[in-house]
Amino acid sequence: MSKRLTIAIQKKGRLNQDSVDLITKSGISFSTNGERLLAKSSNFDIDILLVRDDDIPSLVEKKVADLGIVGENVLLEYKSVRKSSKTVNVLDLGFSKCKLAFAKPEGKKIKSLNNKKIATSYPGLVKKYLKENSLKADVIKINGSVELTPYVGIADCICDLVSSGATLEANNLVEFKELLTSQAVLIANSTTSKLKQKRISQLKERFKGVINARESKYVMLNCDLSDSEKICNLLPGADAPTILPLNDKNKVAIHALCQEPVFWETMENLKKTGASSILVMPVEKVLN
Ligand code: PRT
Ligand code: ZN
Repeated sequence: MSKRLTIAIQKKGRLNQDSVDLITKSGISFSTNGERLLAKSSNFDIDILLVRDDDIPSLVEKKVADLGIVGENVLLEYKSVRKSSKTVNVLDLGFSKCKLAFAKPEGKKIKSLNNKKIATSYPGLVKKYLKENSLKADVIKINGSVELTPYVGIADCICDLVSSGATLEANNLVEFKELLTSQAVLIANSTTSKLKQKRISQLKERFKGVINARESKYVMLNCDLSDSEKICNLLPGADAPTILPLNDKNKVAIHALCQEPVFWETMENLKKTGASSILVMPVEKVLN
């Protein structure tokens, strides 16, 4: 049995660029020229399969692909109608964050979903929600432009993905209930062979390294020795900052890997507490 892996990613759309970036930043080279379905990596035992996102969970289920990158919403919809599915989320990837939520026309009163017509691209998840909450409603599957359905008499309300909220606002819709939050996830088949699992673990560690680096910043600053403790406490997610002596005996330099975002507010607080020459630098890779 081959230990070469296959990872399915979205060919075009919201997930494509971040998926390609994650793979290439993990040190895997490949090129996706033209309309090709398969790209072979030249420096890691992996092939990249470029497909529609909706096909990814079933490709992993059937072991055509060992791994996939897909929105958790798509994975959960797939699993909502396949109770014995072996396809599982193995790593949250932190991009393409959104939520699946119910929305209704502004001004329309909807006290309960009972007996309502709900348009959605996620009928499995909506039906599961209704069942869990002992509600009975008519779920209408629509593949695109769900936000228009209340205005053409197809539905009373919708259940759709929301990120900025601009689409709801542009269509005079207001959110009234969140069903779930979602982000891109790495999926795998829970019955993968031991041989491949080792390779998958190696890849997962690299992905984690890229994800950690995305959040991390390397911070360097100077301060009075007497302020150093207070300043170290302000550094977000810094385990053990390095404190270095400076020419001036009363002053030190502090260097720290901050594994949480460093916002302008944090920098302003550091300055107020006595820090100067504050440098915040991007981090390329982190291996903890
Ligand atoms: O062609 P293919 O089938 O591969 O792609 P697709 O058209 O089905 O998916 P695509 O590329 O639109 O989205 C892929 C994934 O991105 C989704 O499954 C989600 O996990 C994630 N994602 C994140 C989103 C959004 N944010 C999002 N805002 N997917 C869709 N939307 C749509 C939403 O349906 C609505 O129409 O954007 C609109 C709302 O956006 P806001 O910003 O106006 O709120
Ligand atoms: Zn799709």
